[in-house]
Amino acid sequence: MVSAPSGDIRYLSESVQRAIKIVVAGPFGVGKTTMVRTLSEISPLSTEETMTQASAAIDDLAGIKDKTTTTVAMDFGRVTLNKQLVLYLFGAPGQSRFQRLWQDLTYGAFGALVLTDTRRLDQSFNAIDRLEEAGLPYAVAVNEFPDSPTYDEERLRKALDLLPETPLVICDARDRMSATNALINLAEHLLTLS
Ligand SMILES: Nc1nc2c(ncn2[C@@H]2O[C@H](COP(=O)(O)OP(=O)(O)O)[C@@H](O)[C@H]2O)c(=O)[nH]1
Ligand SMILES: [Mg+2]
Repeated sequence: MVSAPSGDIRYLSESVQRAIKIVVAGPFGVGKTTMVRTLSEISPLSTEETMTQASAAIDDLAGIKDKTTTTVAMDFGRVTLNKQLVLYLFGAPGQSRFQRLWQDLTYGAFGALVLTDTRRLDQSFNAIDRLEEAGLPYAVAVNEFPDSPTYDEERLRKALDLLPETPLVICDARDRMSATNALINLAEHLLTLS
């Protein structure tokens, strides 16, 4: 085996004993690619493509009119939690045309972080329904945009029909501390279930 140059973060440390797969889910434009990029310690694999006029009728840009690219398959990143444990993050594309890929991406996952946007909460139902069908535990993170309406937690929980034990956090996917906090909430939830 080729050993990794010590201290080079690109290579997985030989001390790692466990790798856990986490899915980042949510609708188109909610900030999944941004979150994987913010959190990943390696250059994240991303399959972004510039959107063309042809996708205007397919990918709904309501509330996200500045978005110029879309993920055509997935995002992938890595977060080392400690010497023994790494998380692999898989950003799953939100559009329903990626249903088959979604099944593959969630296979073997430990849990999921569902991103939502208060300007269009209903668009997160699809991801939540799919995760519930797959029996995959999840936490919900509200990714705040400048013109997002703010609701109190009780109202958000009701609108998203969340169980009392499902974590709900507010985050900024561009901010490392904030994105990490969302991930920690998910990890703590997963630990209570294991
Ligand atoms: N204001 C704000 N913009 C964000 C945030 N997260 C993502 N964005 C922007 O929203 C757009 C969509 O994000 P992207 O990560 O591509 O969404 P995806 O389709 O879910 O992968 C991009 O232009 C991001 O720069 C956030 O937390 N706050
Ligand atoms: Mg994306």
